[in-house]
Amino acid sequence: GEDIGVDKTLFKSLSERSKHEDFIRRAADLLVERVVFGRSQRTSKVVEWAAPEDIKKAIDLKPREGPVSHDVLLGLMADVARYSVNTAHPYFVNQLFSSVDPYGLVGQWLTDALNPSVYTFEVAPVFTLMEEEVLREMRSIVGWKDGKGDGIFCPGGSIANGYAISCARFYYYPEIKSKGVYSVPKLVLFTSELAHYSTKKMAAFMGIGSDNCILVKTDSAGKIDVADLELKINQSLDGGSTPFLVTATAGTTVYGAFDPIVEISALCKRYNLWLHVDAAWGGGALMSKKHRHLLSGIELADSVTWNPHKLLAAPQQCSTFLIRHENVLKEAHSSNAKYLFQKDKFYDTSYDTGDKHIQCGRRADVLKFWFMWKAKGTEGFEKHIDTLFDNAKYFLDHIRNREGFKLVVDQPECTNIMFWYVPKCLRGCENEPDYKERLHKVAPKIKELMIKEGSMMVTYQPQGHLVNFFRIVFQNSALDHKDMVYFANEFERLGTD
Ligand code: ABU
Repeated sequence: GEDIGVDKTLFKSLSERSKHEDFIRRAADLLVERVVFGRSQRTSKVVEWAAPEDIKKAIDLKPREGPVSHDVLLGLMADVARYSVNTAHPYFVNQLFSSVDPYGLVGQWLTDALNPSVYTFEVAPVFTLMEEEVLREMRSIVGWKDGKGDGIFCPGGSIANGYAISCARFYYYPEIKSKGVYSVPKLVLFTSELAHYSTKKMAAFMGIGSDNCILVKTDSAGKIDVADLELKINQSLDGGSTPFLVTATAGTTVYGAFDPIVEISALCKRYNLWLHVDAAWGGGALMSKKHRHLLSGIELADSVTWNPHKLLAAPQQCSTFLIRHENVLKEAHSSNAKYLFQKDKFYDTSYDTGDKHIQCGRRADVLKFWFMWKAKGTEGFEKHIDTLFDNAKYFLDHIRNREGFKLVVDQPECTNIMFWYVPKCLRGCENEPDYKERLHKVAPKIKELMIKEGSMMVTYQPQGHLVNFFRIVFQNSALDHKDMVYFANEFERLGTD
């Protein structure tokens, strides 16, 4: 008969489409059933421990010459999930992120399905506007009038802290952009000895030098010692260096301590220094009327790092850098690439916001957070934060009086609680010469047991002269007081001599 070439093509594309559609539907089912909900019950394991050799044997990791079937791909998905840590599990309390927010997850899926790159309005119209709205609201929550200033979503808090160094340096020495480090005096910056390591790392990366990131003493609660900060500023000046930046921390990584921002700001004003607040961890507390006092004075900062993927439990990765000064980000970083940021486009090119970033291609990390915000409202975030602090206090009070637990910081300020678990065999041995050495070995041993059983996941670390202690982190508001008792019971069970 008749030539039905056009129809044949149509049939072919329909059958291709239904093949892919079928695969996507089966994969989505698997994600929902096996990854999201199937593994986040309290009765399931936090982690299916396997040694590297076991994982290599269990999953065919090597890329192959030929394709595999959809069934094999679905099997691979299941294997990847099986051997991955179940960070959505209520007992994953190991890191400063955890849990799965259904709206955040769907926002993340939508982002990936749309696959945008947020540099121009042309290719990311909605995301460009969405970023502006969300960042303005965050600045307003920080306390900057009408949300004025600027900001970006960027890949992680470390990079955000690096942006602070770059913006501060450019603000005082705009010639740095074209002439480089040769054109400026020997610059030094300050942060506390308990601040996140990224400030030192970024000082090295940016040619300032890690030795010129001067670490300031902290008190017993982990807060920066403002007198020592002033002493070190003066020592630097006397030594011929030029201080330009102080990074205060609102929620330190291990202790969760909040530096006294008002006092630090007064010093910054006196010595004409940029004040950056690294609120990557503690920033979420700004959403709570009850707890935002912890960041008192944050509105005095020149810039702020705030990671919604931490206390606010947005999916990884969602980090922001907020700045009070309107044009510094753009002036410090723009390069006006003609192939992307043409000024003669037919629309208002001020919406092509990508040039203020040091990245070019960039994920739309805003969407998942915006979607969560829409789903719960600011009041939902407030409830979430208040629940976290309530759980943390319950856990703290519970272990304070429970035999075998010894607090590292008596009154932690954030939702991370630090403690030693002292097994029965070590109790009463505090004055023996090898006590510290033996206690140091307890946390790694308990950690090994919990991972191998998959019953919970809690991190540990030494700090200064202190031997290994646990840091349990609460940022999953699906947990309740019963879970707090579970954790304590679990330490006791695993720590049986
Ligand atoms: N900024 C990285 C935090 C690492 C942690 O979860 O402890």
